[in-house]
Amino acid sequence: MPTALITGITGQDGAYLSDLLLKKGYRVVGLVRRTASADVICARLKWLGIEDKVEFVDGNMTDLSSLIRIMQDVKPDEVYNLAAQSFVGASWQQPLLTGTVTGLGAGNLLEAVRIVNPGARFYQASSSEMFGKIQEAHQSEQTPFYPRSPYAVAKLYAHWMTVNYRESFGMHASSGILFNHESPLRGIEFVTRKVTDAVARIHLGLADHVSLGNLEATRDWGHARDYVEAMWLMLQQETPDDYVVATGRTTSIRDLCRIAFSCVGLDYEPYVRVDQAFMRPAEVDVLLGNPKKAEDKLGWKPTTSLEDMISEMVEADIARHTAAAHKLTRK
Ligand code: NDP
Ligand code: GDR
Repeated sequence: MPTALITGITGQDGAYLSDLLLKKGYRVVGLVRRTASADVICARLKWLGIEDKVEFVDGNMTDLSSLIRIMQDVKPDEVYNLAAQSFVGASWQQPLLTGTVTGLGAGNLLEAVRIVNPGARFYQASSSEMFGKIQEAHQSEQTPFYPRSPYAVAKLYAHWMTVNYRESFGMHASSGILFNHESPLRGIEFVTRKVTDAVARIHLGLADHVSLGNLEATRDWGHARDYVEAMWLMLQQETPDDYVVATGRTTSIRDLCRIAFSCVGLDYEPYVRVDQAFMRPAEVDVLLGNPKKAEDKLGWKPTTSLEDMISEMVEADIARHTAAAHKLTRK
């Protein structure tokens, strides 16, 4: 039974990747950082019904000694580095923490692998945010980078460290340049989930509007369940490499709102307000990826349309709010 170590196991992708690897017969070990609310650590894993099937180890991306100890104890065959301060908006409020966790944290993990277990295969969660201001139609592995946020700058450091460790030490280190991917397990601060949650609350009479920032930016949105499959496929290749993972379709935030409100038979316009507080100091206007290399070499393809994914998210948010209301009335 191969062993996979996942950092960021409590996040959206960590949950879906755990589910995938368990189904493939892996022993799955997740790095978790200590928090004061340990009881909510497993919310996403619980949602998928797998919280008792994974093992947890304590550590932190900022603490190299903990990563070395974990590498010695767990002896993973595959290491998936998903941990990050992953919210672009927050990276202007906490730029140095973002650099420390998202950038240097990846460096720490690469060092731990190199020192203890250099034969392990390594996956780095790189991001389309690294393209930033470069607005090539269909951004690919050849597109240059121009990061537009402290988050993207940190991801760029982690990305090049992964490439560098592959070239310097011959490590099997691959980097997935993933475009936005969403699901019912997406954090509530990201725009898709913020909108689907608002649609659910408006539909149930619990809210009367949602405040957003830039409605004209466009994103290439896919489903997290599809994207974790690409991560796994990268580590099954004989040679490590970097791959863009995307759908090849881009949609504005405005059209996302249109699609989400239509799930409950509403027009979005009366319910969506623009609030300057949600505008970013520097915006990434357009993201549109070209997944051809992943399709050709990994045999990967996205399977979920944006409409189906948003509808799944709206339904899940309606179910969550309905269940919470029932719980309150029973008390
Ligand atoms: P989430 O924000 O949902 O999850 C981030 C994870 O990182 C959480 O498990 C969090 O733990 C953990 N973490 C944060 N800080 C630390 C730390 N100091 N030490 C250990 N763990 C830490 O992200 P996603 O699942 O959406 O994304 C996974 C990865 O992929 C991230 O690196 C993200 O930047 C990247 N990415 C995501 C894309 C997307 O569209 N989702 C696209 C491209 C890249 P805790 O629960 O304790 O907060
Ligand atoms: P992003 O995702 O920054 O692309 O990063 P997010 O959903 O936060 O923003 C997408 C776009 O929507 C615009 N927007 C708003 N965004 C938020 N969060 N809240 C709002 O109210 C709002 N109004 C408009 C943003 O300006 C932006 O243009 C995600 C993260 O998962 C990263 O970790 C990952 O690397 C990238 O995707 C690829």
